[in-house]
Amino acid sequence: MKALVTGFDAFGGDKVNPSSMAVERLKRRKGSLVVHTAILPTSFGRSAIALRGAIHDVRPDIVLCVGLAGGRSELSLERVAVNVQDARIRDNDGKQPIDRPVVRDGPAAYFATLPIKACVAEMRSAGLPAAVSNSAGTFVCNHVFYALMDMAGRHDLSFRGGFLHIPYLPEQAAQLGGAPSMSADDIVRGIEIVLSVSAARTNDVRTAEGRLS
Ligand code: PCA
Repeated sequence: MKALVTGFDAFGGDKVNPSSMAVERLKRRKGSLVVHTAILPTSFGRSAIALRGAIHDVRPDIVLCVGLAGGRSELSLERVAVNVQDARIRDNDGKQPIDRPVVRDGPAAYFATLPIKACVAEMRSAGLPAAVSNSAGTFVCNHVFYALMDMAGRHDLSFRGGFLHIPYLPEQAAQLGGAPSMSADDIVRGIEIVLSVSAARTNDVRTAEGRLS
């Protein structure tokens, strides 16, 4: 089984993005799961194209996109991607779309297809603050999450997909005063739990389908 995990480059004046740092630290193999990674540009125009290219190269069974949500205190596994671009700041290409759709004539929203509740329960029992989130915002992370689920929903690609928002690193929060943070080790541990729970559930589904056919 193959997983593709993506992070983003730095944006909005930050020097680093903890999502790409964490993704680059992932082990390439976890049991029978082979883990591929890619770093996406924080760009409305280029991120989904880069994601689509990585999905076509890897042909993954599981796709987890990871991005920074500065100010959140928990690992936030997103439930829903909305068909809206409404940017509070400019992206890395200087673009700031307001009230525009991600995909013209696409559905209003898509749900994640990773087992989000089981992943959150497992992260919590491993001692990590984690929660299901009902909004990935309306910036580039939501854009990529929507594009990901649109690829799975409307095109002939069969993978389970989802999005994890992560807090600032402690070294970022130290510059901000009062912002919550999480260590890179804990973020990596959280991502690995999401992958292993998702891989186990995907295997279960396949075994059950195999029995039926
Ligand atoms: N976070 C931004 C985009 C890139 C990232 O890491 C967001 O939440 O939309």
